[in-house]
Amino acid sequence: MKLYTSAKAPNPRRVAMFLAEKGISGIDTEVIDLGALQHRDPAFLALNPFGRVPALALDDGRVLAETRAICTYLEGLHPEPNLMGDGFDERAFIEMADRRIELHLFVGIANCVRHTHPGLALLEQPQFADFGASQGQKMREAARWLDGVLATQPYVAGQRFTIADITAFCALEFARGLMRFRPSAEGLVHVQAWRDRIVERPSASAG
Ligand SMILES: N[C@@H](CCC(=O)N[C@@H](CS)C(=O)NCC(=O)O)C(=O)O
Repeated sequence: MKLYTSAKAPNPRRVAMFLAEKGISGIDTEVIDLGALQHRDPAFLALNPFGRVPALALDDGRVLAETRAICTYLEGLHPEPNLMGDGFDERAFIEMADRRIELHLFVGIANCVRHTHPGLALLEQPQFADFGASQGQKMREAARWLDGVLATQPYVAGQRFTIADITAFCALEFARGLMRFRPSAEGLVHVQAWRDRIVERPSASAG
């Protein structure tokens, strides 16, 4: 098994944090330099034709891409501690929370950064600044929704830490770095308190 990853990129960070929470170490890893466009080399495109990291090459030659799919595979190999749900009922609700975070918060942040930050111009062409700014508003709507969720429960999917916390944390840390987004400055006190708890977990420094 070999993990293709990149430094300072939020999706690879999700896998790194997931691995750290599971206590999995020693996976053969190759760092793909996005700044040097290594992910667009024919050798990498043969692994993932979409040219995105992370990707996990399995020993039988197949390649898994898409962060959530990689996490599903790792959860199957290493069921404990459970991060994606125990039984169909809990799995469904954790998946709902995780996909809401990914589709509304993470994608909004990614689009905002990709279309407004000069540092992302290498990867995102053409950049549409107005679209990026509108995505910054959309991610704020999602963050306000999340604040309401975290006002009533300690973690994104409920009473315990799950993959949905990892997705939300990696998204918001990316926004913190590249959008200067601070939940407290936006009046999102519950998101801020949750973030300040999650950042204390050893896995938060992974990736
Ligand atoms: N849907 C994919 C998204 C992966 C993705 O966009 N990865 C970024 C790094 S965080 C990337 O490879 N970007 C390269 C590019 O945009 O050219 C997943 O869930 O893994």
